[in-house]
Amino acid sequence: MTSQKGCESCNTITGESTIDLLNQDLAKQVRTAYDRLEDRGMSACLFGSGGTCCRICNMGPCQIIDGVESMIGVCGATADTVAARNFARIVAAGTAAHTDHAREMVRGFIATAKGETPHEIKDVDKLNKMAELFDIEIEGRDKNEIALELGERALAEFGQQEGTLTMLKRAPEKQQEIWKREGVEPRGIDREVVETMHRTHMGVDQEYHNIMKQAARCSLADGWGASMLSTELTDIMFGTPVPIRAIVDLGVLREDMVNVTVHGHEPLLAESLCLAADDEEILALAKKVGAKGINLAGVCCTGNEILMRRGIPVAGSFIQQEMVLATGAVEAMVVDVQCVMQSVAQVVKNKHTDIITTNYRAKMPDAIHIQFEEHDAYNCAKEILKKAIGNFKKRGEYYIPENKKLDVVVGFSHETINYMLGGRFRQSYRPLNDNIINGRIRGVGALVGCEHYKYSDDVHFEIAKKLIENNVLVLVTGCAAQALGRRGLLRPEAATEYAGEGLKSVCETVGMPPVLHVGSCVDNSRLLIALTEMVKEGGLGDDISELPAVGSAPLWMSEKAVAIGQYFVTSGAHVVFQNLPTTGAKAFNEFILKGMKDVYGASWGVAETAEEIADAMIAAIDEKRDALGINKKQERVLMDMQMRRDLEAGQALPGAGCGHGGNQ
Ligand code: NFS
Repeated sequence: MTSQKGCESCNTITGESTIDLLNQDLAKQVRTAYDRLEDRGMSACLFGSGGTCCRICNMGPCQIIDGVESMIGVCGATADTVAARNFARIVAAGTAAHTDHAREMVRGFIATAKGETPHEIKDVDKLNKMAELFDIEIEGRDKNEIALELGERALAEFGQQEGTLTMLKRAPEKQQEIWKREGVEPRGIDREVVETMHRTHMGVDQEYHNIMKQAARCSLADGWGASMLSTELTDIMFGTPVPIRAIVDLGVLREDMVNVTVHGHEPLLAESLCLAADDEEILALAKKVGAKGINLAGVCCTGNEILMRRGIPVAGSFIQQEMVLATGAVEAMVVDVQCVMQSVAQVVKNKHTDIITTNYRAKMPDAIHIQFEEHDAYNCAKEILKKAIGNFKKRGEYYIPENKKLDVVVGFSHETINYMLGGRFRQSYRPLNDNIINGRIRGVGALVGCEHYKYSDDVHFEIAKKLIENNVLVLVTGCAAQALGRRGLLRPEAATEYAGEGLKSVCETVGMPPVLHVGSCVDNSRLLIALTEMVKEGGLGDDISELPAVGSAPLWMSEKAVAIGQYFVTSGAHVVFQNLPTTGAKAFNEFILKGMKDVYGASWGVAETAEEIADAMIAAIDEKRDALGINKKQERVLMDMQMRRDLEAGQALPGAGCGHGGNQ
């Protein structure tokens, strides 16, 4: 069992701000996921947990026991077939979520290029690089013209039926060869999701290796297709993140302002709200009701998007979404898609807060709906804010854990890592590779994904702490990033406080935290590019599977996390989860945990406690170091002059000292 702190009502409630809030009388009437988890009082179904509950046709549901002849499916499906089908369907669902998000971003990008939104093409350098990748002429053309062509080409990749996705060309050559050899290059983004659903329908693909081949292809359509397109086009439109200071946790809510929290995933809406929050009419209306202005704060991955690009504070991560509302201090929670719990509308039932759904795909009982139209984004955003302002005077009893907010430095896109370590004039991953080769940095560990009510908030912290103590540079995304922000690991000072000598010396020279916030979950595609850059820089092998790099989504909750894990494994990066729904099928489970390595050079791993997960990650890094012949015991190396020059060329974090606190 994972390390847990005791608590009266539920032994996994952790996080100082949450405990502080739940101890207040006003929060005691609120029922949360912790209560529901306890009320359910039963342990998870073994068949479901092990992946062997089949409900894809109406002859069942069939609960399969591996190796027991009388317990195979009515159709004859074995445990391996059923578990592989279920697993592939999880990958397809996760990919679909990223795909629909990405499609909306591309549509918004096209509308922006046509001048139909309040946004503009901000990162022309990235626009040109992407245009080059797509063989789009840039000479003598206006940025909006290039963007329009790029947007249309990107949109076509969703419905493409033949050929391969353009972004695959960015991967290391050897990765591309493996995908070609295995026949898993995605042909079109939507096609791979549809084909996965078809092949896992009753009576189609009955062989787990073959099913997993399609799961691999589908996941690549996510990582190197949908997610990567979304990240890059969003960057071009809203700016590529650079390091910026901000604050996180429940204490970012303001007593004297209209608090509007933005929860969900697609930043088109959130960016429009950011613009509208500074609108004179809106500010005047806010003043009229006695508020100093609009305090926008993020929740979940929308939070990460505006945190990274604008330094807008994050009020809470997935696990805190009900807490944010339980404060009674939020005038409106604006939601779009994904990771929004249906309970949020119940939490605010006796409060002044409005839950405002904004996407026709995602409505909710007891919420109000204001449809967000990208072509009328600014006015939609203003309408939402006016609704929130109208609630300010109705605010009743509330409690903001004011001293619960932590400083963070965020915004480490792969371009920033390049710039930061390589310097303004010599942008390169060379210093990172050199530091890995000389042992100051043992390797790279990515902590991504969700949080989980069954497990303590300490898990991410304990894993990250152990990794950085052992000189592993940690890259984080999603709600894991926010969890570590709340625990103080996203500050440069954390290097001095927690990191091992080698990592500390590098972080202190550059002025960076030992845990780098790389973005939202869609931005895990940035990690693929960072890994690719490390391969291309040389000295650490020919493909991603040779790098001393490993990932984990220890507290995965959503299907998206499994899609992400699958695209990392298929791209050659070893991934450790706390559990997988594969244990009920022996041969399939073995294939996931070992067999995939023979195919892609990497596999899934499972470890239970924080300590075991960290150990498994370090072991995976050391295995790669051994294979590369760079794992000789390093005495504590003092920096040589060349090293210092290399690092100092990068100077401290660009922008890190600017103290931008968003609209705080
Ligand atoms: Ni990722 Fe974002 Fe959080 Fe998990 Fe949900 S918000 S996209 S899925 S819970 S990290």
